[in-house]
Amino acid sequence: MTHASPDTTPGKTHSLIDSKLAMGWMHTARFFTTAAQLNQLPKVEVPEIAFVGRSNAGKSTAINTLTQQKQLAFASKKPGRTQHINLFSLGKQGVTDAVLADLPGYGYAAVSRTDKERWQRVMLNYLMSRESLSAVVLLCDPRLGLTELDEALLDAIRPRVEQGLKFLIVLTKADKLTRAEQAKILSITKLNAGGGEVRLFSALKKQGVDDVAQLLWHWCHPEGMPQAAPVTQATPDDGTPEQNQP
Ligand SMILES: Nc1nc2c(ncn2[C@@H]2O[C@H](COP(=O)(O)OP(=O)(O)OP(=O)(O)O)[C@@H](O)[C@H]2O)c(=O)[nH]1
Ligand SMILES: [Mg+2]
Repeated sequence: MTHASPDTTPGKTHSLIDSKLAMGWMHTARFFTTAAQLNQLPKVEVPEIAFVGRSNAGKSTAINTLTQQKQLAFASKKPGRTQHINLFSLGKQGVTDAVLADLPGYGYAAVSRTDKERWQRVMLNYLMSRESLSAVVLLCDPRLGLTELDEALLDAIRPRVEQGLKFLIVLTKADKLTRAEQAKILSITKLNAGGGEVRLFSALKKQGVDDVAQLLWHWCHPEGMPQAAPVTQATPDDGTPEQNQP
């Protein structure tokens, strides 16, 4: 063999088509609604993916990078910027087939204790009771690793993970680490991820963007998109109602 063999890491999808499809889908993100409390959130009938993590971990920036939009989610140098649950709709031709939720971060020292506790309660409630929640993306600054609050969150969602809730730990700001440090924190986090996925990510260097987008796309389209499937033969008429094909 003279040419480099493709990366066949299990769980990774490396097709160019998949990447274009996933990135195009992410780019359709548009603002849906914002809510200060759980009971103000509208009911959603499509898979909802929540971005959670410590304040300043890079949640809003990751949403902007994944959706290839500069200011969809409000990112800031000042921690504690996101104070509401912000929902964004995804889907081609204006048809929503998934929702992203940008949640306020936790662990921000300057917030009063009552506010911290209130928010932790709201978030745990959201994670445990939101019916449409189908995946959790936990953003983590690899220089800090999984903190006590991250671990508490993982514990809280464990029963739902056992029932099929998908979960991904995104190690943000990978550009701040050397390659060797990245490899080390990746394997340590995988050991602690309890069956969840783990990816390195840098908004600055656009590292891991494709990979995360593809994972989210596949999670929301487990059977693939009708237009993405190669048409090899006519589908037998089995009486199944037509899917909403474009
Ligand atoms: N170097 C580097 N900086 C990043 C990256 N992602 C985010 N940041 C920076 O980290 C800071 C916080 O980013 P946000 O996206 O606002 O963080 P957040 O998790 O949404 O914060 P809260 O809304 O407070 O919970 C900003 O200054 C970003 O520019 C990255 O991949 N690399
Ligand atoms: Mg934010």
